[in-house]
Order: sequence, then C-alpha cells, then structure tokens
Amino acid sequence: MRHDFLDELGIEEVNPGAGWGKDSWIDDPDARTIKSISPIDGETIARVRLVSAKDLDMVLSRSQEAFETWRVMPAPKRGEVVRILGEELRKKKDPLGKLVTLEMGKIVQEGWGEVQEMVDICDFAVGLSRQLYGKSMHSERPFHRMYEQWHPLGVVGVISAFNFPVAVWAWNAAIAAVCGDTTVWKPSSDVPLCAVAVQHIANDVMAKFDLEGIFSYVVGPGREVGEKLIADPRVRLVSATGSTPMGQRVAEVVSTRLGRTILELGGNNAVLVDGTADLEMAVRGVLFGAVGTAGQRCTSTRRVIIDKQVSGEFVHRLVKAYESIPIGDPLDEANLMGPLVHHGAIQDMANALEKIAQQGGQVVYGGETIDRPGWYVKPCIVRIRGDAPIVQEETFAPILYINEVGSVEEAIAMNNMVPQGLSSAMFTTNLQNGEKWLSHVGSDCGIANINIGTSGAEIGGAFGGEKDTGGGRESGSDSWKQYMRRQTCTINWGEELPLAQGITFGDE
Ligand code: UN1
Repeated sequence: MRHDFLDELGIEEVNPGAGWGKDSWIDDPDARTIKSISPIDGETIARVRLVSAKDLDMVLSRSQEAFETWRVMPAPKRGEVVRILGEELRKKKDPLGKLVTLEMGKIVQEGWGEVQEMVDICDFAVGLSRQLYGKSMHSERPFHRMYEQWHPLGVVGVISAFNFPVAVWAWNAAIAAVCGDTTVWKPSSDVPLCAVAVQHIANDVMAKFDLEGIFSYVVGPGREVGEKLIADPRVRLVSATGSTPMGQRVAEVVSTRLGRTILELGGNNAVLVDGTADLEMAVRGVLFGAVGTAGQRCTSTRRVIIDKQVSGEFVHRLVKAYESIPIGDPLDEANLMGPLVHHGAIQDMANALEKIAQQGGQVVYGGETIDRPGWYVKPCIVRIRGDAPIVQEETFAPILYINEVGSVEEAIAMNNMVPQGLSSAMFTTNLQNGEKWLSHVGSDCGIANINIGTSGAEIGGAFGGEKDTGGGRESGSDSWKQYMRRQTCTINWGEELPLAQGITFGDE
C-alpha cells in the first residue's frame, strides 16, 4: 500500500542518491539502488539510488562554491532563510512525522515530535543569527583595542543514525546555516527517504532565495562515500551520530588531517531511584525512557539503579505499566510501542538476552519476539548485578536492567562505572542526594536530570556526553561556536608600537 503522505513529500518509486538544489540532483539511471524497508511490515516503501565517491566529490564542490556566496550574506539574513525553513517544516509536520514513523518505526507521536524538534532548532537558530557574539578584551598596551570575532567555517559533514532520521540533521544544519556554513548530509542507509523528503523541503526554501548548495545530501555505502566524506579536507567539521566504533573511526581519520569533529555516540543511561523518590513519577519517567522509541534512542533508559528498600514495590509497578503498553503499528495512535528497526536489531536483542542468562540475569518481564510481519518485540525488564559485563554494553533494544544498591554513594558509583557518559537522572525528594548527584562528585554524564527521565532533552541545552559518548555537544547553548572559526584581533590606534609583555626590541 502506498501512503498519500509520500506524494506530499515528493517521494518517488526510485529517488536520487544526492541533491543540492531544486534542479540539482545526481540521478544516474544505471546506479545501484537500495530499498527502504518499513519495519512496520517488512514491505519496501521505495528505492534510492546510491552515489559513488566521484559523485560525492561533485557534491562537495557545489557545497564549497555555495559557501563562498553564503558566507558573505549577513548572518541575520541567513537567519531569515532558516526562519522560512522552520515555517515549511511546520507545514510539513504531519507528513514528515508519518514518514519518520513509516521508515524508522517510532510511534507517530514521536515522529511528529522529531519534526517539532527541527522546528524548535530553526527558531533557536533564527535568534542566534543576531547573537553570534564575540568578546572584547582590555589590551595591556595603551591605545590598543582587542576583540574576538567568529567567522564561518566552511563545509560541514553530517553523519546521522537511523533512530533520529530528521531531527539530528536539523540540529546541525540549522545552526551551521546561520553560522554561514554549508552542510553535506550522509543519512543512515536504513532511512534514506527521510533525507530525500527533507532535501525537497530545503530545496523549496533555497529556491525562494535563489540559492542552492546550502543544504545537500548523499546516500552511499559507508566504506566508499562515508570514508571519502570524512577524509576530504574541504569538510572542515564532521558531526557524527552513531556507535562508538563508528565515532572512533571518524575521530581517527578527521584528526589525522586536523579537521574538527562533534561526536555523539553511544549511551548507557541510568535512572537512580532513592528511598525518598515519588515512585509513581519514577515509574512514568522510566517507562517513557526505556520503552519510548522501542529503546532505540541514544538517551534511552537502560539501567535503573535503585535503593533495595523500594526496589520490590518499584518493579511491581513497572511490570504493571509494561503490561499495559499497546504494541503494534506505530502509525496507529493507539499504540505506544512500534517495531525495532530491522531484523538485525531482533538478533542483537536475542544475543544480549543469551548473555544476560549466562551472567546470572533474571528476566522479570518480556523479551519475546512477537509473531507478525515486521520486527516487534516485547520490552524486557531484567534483574542483574550492575557490574555484569552485558550491563556495561549499549544494546540498542528495549532491555532494562534493574540494579539494587544500599546507598546513594553506591548508586552514583554504579552510574559512573560504565564506559559511556551520555544521559542520567535521579528520582529523589531529598535535597542532599539531589545536590550530590549534580555536584562534581555526582554523575559523570553530559546530561544529569532530577525527577525527569534520561531521554527527551530540549534543543535549548547543549546535547552530548563524555567518555565513550565522544565528548561532542550539539544544538543549544553555545554549541554554535564549533561551527565557526574564532579570530582574535588587536588594533593599535596610537602612534607608538609598544610590544606585549613589556619587551623592548632594539628600542632606545
Ligand atoms: C538520539 O537518540 O540520538 O534527548 C538523540 C532525546 C532527543 C534526542 C535523542 N532529544 O532523547
């Protein structure tokens, strides 16, 4: 069955593998194609042509050329283009959100939420376009003025993962655009149609301003096109979301040529529940964090580290909540959990469950595969030791580990024990526990919350994490600085030439 919303988004049976403007696509009829398969029922939605390394070279040239004109447009004028992009995304929220759901499998509420996140970051970027502030400093020399300013950087490469097929592009592209950069996007091959749809929207906006090449995309094999993208010196910044091994490869290649990276990699996010927590609130926070997006967010809750006094009651309530989750077609708003992204994800989950059993874990609820077309599972709750090896890994599936502890110090140590450091949360009504959690001896993650879950961060804050999560920060706060180059300027408006540090150099 072909959904009407595909027409609204310009999705054809076979779609080009690269594009940078309304009439600017790479659409070689002889090129190999990949199928975009819906995890909802395993059916092919449409196909996308793959581009070669040579095609990428052409897209990068166009992007570099576009940068030459884009960077001289005043930042608030660039903001105007991003404002219109945000407006077009608002208009397309319904069909684009549904495409996210169809291609990736998250429930449609979350599909729409993702488009809302794109709109929000456009709004943020528009404001930012008038606030790309540099500091001025007092010079140590008389009649000298010193200040720093921020210039556009160049072409930005964006590599995104299947789980956020559109929002992560926007975090990067909207900020990069107001900063005066152009963006070349390599989406995950699991969700290429989302990129095609976004490109159509961006093309319409660029065309209104007689522009092209500000936003472009390429779909191609990682080994060929991805490797070439990260190795190319024209790509001044690579912003990559995905697994830790992928991020390590990006870091290796980009650092060799002294380029910049923003890495947003795996998470292994815990919710701590102390003895004073509001358990009802904690159950709801954990439920959304662990079952939302079928456990496939990098911010998904994977661990509950809980005071053993309240653990029995908490797990009892959580199991009840899990039992009430309707699982099925994510386009049907009645369902709260859709499928996993593909068959490989089902296998990864089964492998993890096998290791769990070997390492003394006990399944309290779920974990079964549901027998119907598509890739559906029951979300799973497991009691296991917090230091078991499997708990240290990020399994991209709805498996939640319950780890019991005897004190808040033990809970914080367990939170920090894993190699990843993205998101974390504590449910408590105790001021001292809460403050300890957020202090320098508390959570070691990039995100630390109190009385809300680990996922669903707002775009206004800097997003990212420490350790194996890669250290990058995207979207809000002052993340924009990574998309620009800083220049320190000193101007002597006096009639002498004094040297800094009081040095005299052949002076009388
Ligand atoms: C991701 O899972 O890769 O905080 C991004 C959240 C979302 C973004 C998640 N705003 O869950």
